[in-house]
Amino acid sequence: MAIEETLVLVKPDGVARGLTGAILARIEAKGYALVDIRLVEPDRDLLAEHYAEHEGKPFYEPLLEFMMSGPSVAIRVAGNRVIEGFRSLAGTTDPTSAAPGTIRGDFGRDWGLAVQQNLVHGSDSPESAQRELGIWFD
Ligand code: DAT
Ligand code: MG
Repeated sequence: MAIEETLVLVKPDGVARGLTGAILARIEAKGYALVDIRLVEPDRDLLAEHYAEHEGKPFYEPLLEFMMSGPSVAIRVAGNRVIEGFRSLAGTTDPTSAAPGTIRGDFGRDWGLAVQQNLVHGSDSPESAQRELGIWFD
């Protein structure tokens, strides 16, 4: 067993579309535990820290603008290999090609055109998880 914690975000599109409950249900149905949860309206500084690895990329500014367009739900999730497991539940980055059965594949985008409107974030490594949980919860 490798019990881990990860940061999950229901991004502004997911919150605005009323999908928070459906996404939480999938996390719980998989057997993961909700350890902490909060609604956050992140400012630019918080997002710059969270997305530091993407600074300078063409999608960086639109990504930050999108993430400031409304509240996100930040969730501290625990479980066996949950970092990899939630990434698998979420599906690949682009909702158009994300597999059916995944959050991004099933809920996709019914009104957005941009890849950043992909409903959820999940930490991609133990180091990222520790760093990101510190940003959104401390
Ligand atoms: P992920 O969220 O799957 O970990 P990522 O870390 O590579 O993806 O990128 C962070 C977010 O940035 C992603 O959820 C959506 C946005 N993004 C990534 N690549 C993009 C692209 N080519 N065009 C527009 N937005 C992009
Ligand atoms: Mg990422």
